[in-house]
Amino acid sequence: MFLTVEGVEGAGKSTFIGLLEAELVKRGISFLRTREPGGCALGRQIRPLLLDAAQKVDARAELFLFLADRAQHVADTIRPALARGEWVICDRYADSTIAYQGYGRGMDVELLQSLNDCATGGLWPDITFLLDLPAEEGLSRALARNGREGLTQSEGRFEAEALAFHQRIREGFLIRAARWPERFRVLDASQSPEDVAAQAERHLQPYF
Ligand code: Z5A
Repeated sequence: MFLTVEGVEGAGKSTFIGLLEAELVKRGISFLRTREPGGCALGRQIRPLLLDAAQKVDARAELFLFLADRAQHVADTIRPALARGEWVICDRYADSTIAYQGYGRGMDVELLQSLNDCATGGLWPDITFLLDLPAEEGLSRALARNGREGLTQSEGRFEAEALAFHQRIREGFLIRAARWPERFRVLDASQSPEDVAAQAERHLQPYF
């Protein structure tokens, strides 16, 4: 079972995955938790290049760094875990490229779909949980968290983008969810963390 978790900045993906992990442990299901960018050794070298606000990265260079991270991640981490029969829970995956580089930066969405197919060898998730939240709410959660953790208010290149950029991303995710309703499960991320996890568990009941 290959699960991905998507959403705007600060939607609560990490918190949600933590609760999902606890549920899988309780049920004795073996799983691998991973993320993009940075879910394999090569990706851990690529991640700082992508997130560092001090880097000036051309939109095409950014795209190919995300795709390189993904290609290696699928080969080194995701496919081997699936072959061992484990569930894989991935924090962001190919839909983020379409939402951020496509709807956010304005690159051609159909081209990105083909490039994702190329990078992943056609591996798409069984289920994608979209944690849907207004962009401004996600950003304010992320900024509050950064403040608590002693980070600067807008720590990364993406956090520093204008609100309109993040609003296009939310819309982009919703467009994708409407296009692939059999894969996407849209969760109301404005609810409490426990309620968001409970929504997901209802969708996962048939697979437990
Ligand atoms: N990116 C891209 O452009 N193209 C791609 O192909 C890929 C990624 C794969 C990775 O950033 C960036 O790369 C990302 C997209 C881009 N940039 N942005 N924006 P990242 O991995 O560093 O960060 P992120 O993925 O955006 O996640 P995040 O900021 O760490 O947020 P989160 O994991 O969704 O949220 P959280 O840390 O669980 O929660 C945020 C705060 O809200 C925290 O204080 C929680 O306690 C609180 N929280 C969580 N849930 C709730 C609920 N339900 N209610 C109230 N408060 C909550």
